[in-house]
Amino acid sequence: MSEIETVPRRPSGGTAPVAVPRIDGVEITLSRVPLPEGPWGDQIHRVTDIEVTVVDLRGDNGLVGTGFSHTSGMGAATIGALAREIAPTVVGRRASPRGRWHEMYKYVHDIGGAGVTTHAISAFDIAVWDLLGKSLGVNVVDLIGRVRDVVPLYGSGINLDKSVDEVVEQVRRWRADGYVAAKVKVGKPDLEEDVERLAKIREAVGAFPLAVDANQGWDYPAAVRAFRRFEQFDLLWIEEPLPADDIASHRRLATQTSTPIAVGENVYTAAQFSQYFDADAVGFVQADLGRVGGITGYLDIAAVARTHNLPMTPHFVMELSASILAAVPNIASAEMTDGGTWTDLGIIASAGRVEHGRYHPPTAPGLGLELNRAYLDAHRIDNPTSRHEGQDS
Ligand code: SMN
Ligand code: MG
Repeated sequence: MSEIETVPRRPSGGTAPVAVPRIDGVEITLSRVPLPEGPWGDQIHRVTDIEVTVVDLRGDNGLVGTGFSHTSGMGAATIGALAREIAPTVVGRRASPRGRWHEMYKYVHDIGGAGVTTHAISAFDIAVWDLLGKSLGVNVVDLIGRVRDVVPLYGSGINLDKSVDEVVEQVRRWRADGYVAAKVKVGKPDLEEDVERLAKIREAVGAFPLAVDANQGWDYPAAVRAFRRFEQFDLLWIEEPLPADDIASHRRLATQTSTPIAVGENVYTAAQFSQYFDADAVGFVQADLGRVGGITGYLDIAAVARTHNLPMTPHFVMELSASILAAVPNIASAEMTDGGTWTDLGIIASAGRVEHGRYHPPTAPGLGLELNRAYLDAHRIDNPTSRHEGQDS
């Protein structure tokens, strides 16, 4: 008799019941949702709509897990097309996030290890986690391993087009509402205008932690100059000073300043973030769950960041990002995009709650998020629906 056969069996005489469902149906829908308060302007974008690629995965237990990716107004059709190619590869497979992630990544890798591919994987991965949590009756934060119940938020304004008085009011309001920090846009054509605006904000809010976002808009000499001129404001971070793929210039910039650099909303993989960390070129890690391969991709990045003692400050989609931070040890805060949370945009109907600048994630099984399906349907950009059904489920 081999050793393994001598191990006592469970009273039931078998192994524990398998509660992890197999995926037997995939539905992919695309919507383009207008920004209710008008276009968002930063140094390089003028965004009028947020596109959402929604993936619904039906388990063979009848439950449905939902995930999504997003873009700032363009690209969803491409992501959706790739999602339609991925869909048949997950049908019949277990709702096991790590396994599905690596299979999907291997499948799409030939057409690019990062970018559109990781956007599409995000929507599937988030849906797999949601389906697994719902199937086990456990919230995803507890499934990963809860670290905290409440997550600090910072107020973030897409406000380069707003007057300085409006921005001052916004930052004052966030401070009064209990947010832990504020972020405002910079990148006026004349740097001295940015300096004047920041001086007024600093004067109005004293030592309140203040970050700025340049959205990759400067070239290297402009960034060096801006960092030098902003040194007086003791900023929490300067975000995306340069195009995100130029790690070497971020490294050179980092050697010339005491202000931390933040990057991540345009960086897509643990391998790319690793290069930033090894170069000592980033202080705050702003990976976006809808772009980096979802929760699984995000947790990998957070783990690598932890080995460099760097805090996670995820980009956008507060309702998902702030929830997942409840399961991440190394965090600073999550982004509350003022007027641009997915609840504000009408994309999410039910999530956790914001109280005194803190996010209280939902505790329901799965992610605990409800999309506003009627609203998304009213803004559909794909027709007809793309459905992929299992053959023998
Ligand atoms: C931003 C960019 C794109 C969508 C939402 C927000 C911005 C930020 O750069 O960091 O908040
Ligand atoms: Mg940004």
